[in-house]
Amino acid sequence: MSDCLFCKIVGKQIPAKIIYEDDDLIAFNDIRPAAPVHFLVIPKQHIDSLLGCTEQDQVLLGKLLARVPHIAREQGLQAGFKTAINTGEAGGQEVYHLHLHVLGTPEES
Ligand code: DGP
Repeated sequence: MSDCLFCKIVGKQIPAKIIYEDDDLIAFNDIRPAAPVHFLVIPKQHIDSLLGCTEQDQVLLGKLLARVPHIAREQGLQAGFKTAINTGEAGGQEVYHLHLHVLGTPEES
């Protein structure tokens, strides 16, 4: 989607602090962090919202969720973290490209 902010991050048309990338997913730091570590994990494929998902998306959604602990550990969140997916207007969604928020505080080393 040419006018989607997160598609532009996927396409490297606008900058973001990318912390993970593979063929299907990309993770980058949230521009308005609500915790010491706050990043977003998104599918590269444009999906507006969880409201638009169907069984056809289950492999991609499963991959997204299964990658989270790996990325979180790399960001120092070995002890755990919070996750959220804001969905639709009533769910407070601002950016209409499906994204999972991951928030936490790194363990002291
Ligand atoms: P929401 O749609 O409510 O789940 O939140 C969208 C999040 O996206 C919000 O926490 C701020 C973040 N965000 C918005 N614009 C940008 C941007 O241009 N770059 C980055 N890295 N994050 C953004």
